[in-house]
Amino acid sequence: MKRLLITGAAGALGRAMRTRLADVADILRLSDISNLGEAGPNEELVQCDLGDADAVHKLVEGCDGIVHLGGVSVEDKFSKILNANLLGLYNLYEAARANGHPRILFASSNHTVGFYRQDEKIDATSPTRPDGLYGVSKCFGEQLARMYFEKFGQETALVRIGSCMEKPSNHRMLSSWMSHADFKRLIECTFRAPMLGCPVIWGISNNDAAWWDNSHASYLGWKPQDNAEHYRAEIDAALGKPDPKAALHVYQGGNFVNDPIFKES
Ligand code: NAI
Ligand code: 15L
Repeated sequence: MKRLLITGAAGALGRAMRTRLADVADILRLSDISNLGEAGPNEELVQCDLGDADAVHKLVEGCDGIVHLGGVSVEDKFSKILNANLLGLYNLYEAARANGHPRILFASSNHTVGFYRQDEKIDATSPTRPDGLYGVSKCFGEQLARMYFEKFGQETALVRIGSCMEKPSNHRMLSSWMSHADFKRLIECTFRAPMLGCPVIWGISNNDAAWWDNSHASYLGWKPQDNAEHYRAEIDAALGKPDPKAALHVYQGGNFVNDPIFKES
């Protein structure tokens, strides 16, 4: 691929993917509302607000693929979520429509289904059960992407990321964790697949304790290789036995189910 756009490149996952994805495209165009530091070799840096339609149109020009990580990534005031995750996503899809429909990987979230209990196993056909306004914004994103697919053929991988970080840090993440290496592998498969469509993909490693079934997406050839189980003894030793009544251990979305609706101002 010639030019891959990564939005949210100054964030936690953006920083982790910036170096890992250097070999996936000739040029990485990195964007964020926050400072992106110095451009490395084969990097283009663009600081802009996803809520600014003109800026997003220019951002997408000349890109062959988009990894969309930018936006509000936890529960927050609705006005912030509205700008970054709803308006921002609309701006991105309109920009993609005007620029030849580059394939998109949309960083959706497990908080689209956060109110399922941890003793339930679900798949991509299970109804959404968002656990807050943040989760609702990701449901909006998935539906927006679906509409652009049906109407215009825009392909998107709707990746419901569990917990993508260096290593799992609590018992919930023994189910929800995805390693950075497995995420990189998923990004590669997304852009290499001859046909993508618009599938929901559960963004998790090959965890023994997984709640989510990815068998419908096997055509992508993604084979996650890490397994959170490897960290169970370390987590047991650090945290002791999990409290079976705590939201963190009852709901798939963990503590997000207890977040309030944050007041504006
Ligand atoms: P993060 O909060 O560290 O990074 C998000 C980036 O988006 C930040 O650098 C922020 O400055 C940028 N951003 C926010 N509003 C913006 C706007 N209006 N215009 C332009 N840029 C804006 O989040 P993280 O952990 O890197 O996650 C990346 C994406 O993956 C997010 O969309 C998040 O919802 C999603 N995700 C991440 C998970 C994880 O485990 N890290 C789990 C589930 C979903
Ligand atoms: C998310 O959607 C968040 O962006 C991330 O910060 C984590 O909290 C993750 O979900 C999670 O549920 O562990």
